[in-house]
Amino acid sequence: MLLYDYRAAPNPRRVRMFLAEKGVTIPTEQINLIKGQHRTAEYMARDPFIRVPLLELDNGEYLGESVAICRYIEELHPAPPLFGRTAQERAFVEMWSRRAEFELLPAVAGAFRHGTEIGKALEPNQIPALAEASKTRALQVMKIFDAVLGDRRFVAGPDFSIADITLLCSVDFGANTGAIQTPDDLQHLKRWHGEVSARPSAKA
Ligand SMILES: N[C@@H](CCC(=O)N[C@@H](CS)C(=O)NCC(=O)O)C(=O)O
Repeated sequence: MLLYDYRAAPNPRRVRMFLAEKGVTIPTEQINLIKGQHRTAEYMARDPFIRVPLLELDNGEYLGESVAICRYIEELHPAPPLFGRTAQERAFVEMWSRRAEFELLPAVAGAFRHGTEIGKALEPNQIPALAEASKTRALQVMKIFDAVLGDRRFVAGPDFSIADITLLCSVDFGANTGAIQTPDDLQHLKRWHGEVSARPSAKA
């Protein structure tokens, strides 16, 4: 297998972190999005959506979408379980994972793409009002996660899961690109961030 990756982007990091939690190593090829290395006929033939991460399977097929890739890895390497164990755990992991992926990550990405200098490489026609609206939404969602993390150790409950990976990659992407910082008063989110950032997989 081969993972098409870009170290500076949040979605490929989700997959790298997931692999690290599983103790699985897959060779990677870097696709520099800022330099437009994904916008080639060769890459488009692999993935018409021209996104990373993208997993090339041993039979020559291409699997896109971070969660699809992680689910495939989970099937191949069930331990430790990162999508939950019981029906209820799996449902709650799914719920929180989707909320991180669809409520926070797009808001952070919008603040980055429309509100930072480097974001221009991906969004040549930046809309400043969209950057502001995205930032406002990201802060609202961070506040919700802060409240949730006030009464549990990890996002979906007592166990670390893919929901934590997606939340961490979203929060860090905002901070690392200067698009959005976690406000100091979100103490529970900060406590959780310190804990998950200390996991060896966070370096992936
Ligand atoms: N839903 C996809 C999103 C993938 C995605 O948006 N990847 C970004 C990098 S984080 C990308 O490839 N962007 C290229 C572009 O916007 O041109 C997933 O979960 O993998």
